[in-house]
Amino acid sequence: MAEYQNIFTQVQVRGAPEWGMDNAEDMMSERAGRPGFSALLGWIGNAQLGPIYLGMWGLISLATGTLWLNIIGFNMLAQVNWDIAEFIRQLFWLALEPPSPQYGLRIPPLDDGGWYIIASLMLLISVCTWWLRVYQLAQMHRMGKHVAWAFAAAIWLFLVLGLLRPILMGSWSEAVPYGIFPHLDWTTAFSIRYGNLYYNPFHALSIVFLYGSVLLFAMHGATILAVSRFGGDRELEQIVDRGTASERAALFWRWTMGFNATMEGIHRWAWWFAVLTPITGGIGILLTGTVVDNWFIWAQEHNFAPAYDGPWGYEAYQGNGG
Ligand code: 07D
Repeated sequence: MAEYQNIFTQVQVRGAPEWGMDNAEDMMSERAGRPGFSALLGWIGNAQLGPIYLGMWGLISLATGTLWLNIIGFNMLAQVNWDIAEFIRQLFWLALEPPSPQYGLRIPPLDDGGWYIIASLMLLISVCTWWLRVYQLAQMHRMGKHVAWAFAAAIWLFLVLGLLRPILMGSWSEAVPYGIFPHLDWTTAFSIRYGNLYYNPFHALSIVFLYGSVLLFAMHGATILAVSRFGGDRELEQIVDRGTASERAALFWRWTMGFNATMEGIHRWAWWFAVLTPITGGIGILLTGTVVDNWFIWAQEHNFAPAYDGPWGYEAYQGNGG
């Protein structure tokens, strides 16, 4: 008999495949694929795989996403003279770079950023149509649009990095390159160029929400797992009942730190912390190079970075000669 369950002791219950609901307008009839089962998938989620609803937005998103990935892949392959072995060997270092600075916001030649622009357009369409698909599916299920709006927050940061800031700076060369190490190099170079991103308060805020999300998720996940022996994973059914998993979970926190979230409220905490990570981050990036040129000096001016004297210090930047 299954008594105490944790992540290492699992029982997978398997019935007939679930097809999901159908609404009156039969908008879900485009579900495709015959459902199957995978014990491996069951370890990390639901064992049932499919059916899937692709729809028009899903189709456009997959097609343009595939084009984006392939344009990058073939550009990289061309850079290593179409040598598959070299492609694999150098994969982490290869890049599809944005246009050179001299083109500004004009369309550059294909081999100097042109392919980058085309690929980026594909990615833009892909991400936006995937958002539409998320919104539409929520609508079909008569759900709130919380997932779509949270995704929109991530898209905001994505747009700032690849579209809005380059436009404000007047050059596509400001955009982030595609490539594993190259995009990381870009991140470091960006931080150094603008005087250390740690002094950008919005970067700091973004980290607060990022780490905060991690902490909240750990607390919530752990709490629910800890009361799963009382049925705590059926959260909402038992919010108000005495002696239930929910009540124990709430009491645990109230007795531990004097305060507890509610079963509903904890998900609001999680949603806001996650969503505020890219929202604050996007603000920070949009201000960099447009409004603030050096975050370290900015921090000195606002009295939270040390104001060194001498030829390379704050005074020198002020034009006082140190
Ligand atoms: C990136 C945007 C949404 C993405 C979408 C997806 C595809 C397709 C393809 C699967 C995540 C598009 C779809 C691409 C996928 C396939 C095939 C969301 C994104 C819609 N930092 N930093 C942040 C920390 C430093 C720098 C955020 C920590 C240095 C720059 C976050 C540290 C330097 C930028 C964060 C640290 C530096 C950031 C990201 C520690 C140099 C940003 C939040 C401990 C390395 C970004 C304001 C996020 C930002 C950002 C954390 C250090 C540079 C909070 C913990 C000092 C340039 N940093 N960072 O949700 O918003 O990203 O900054 O040192 O642009 Mg930082």
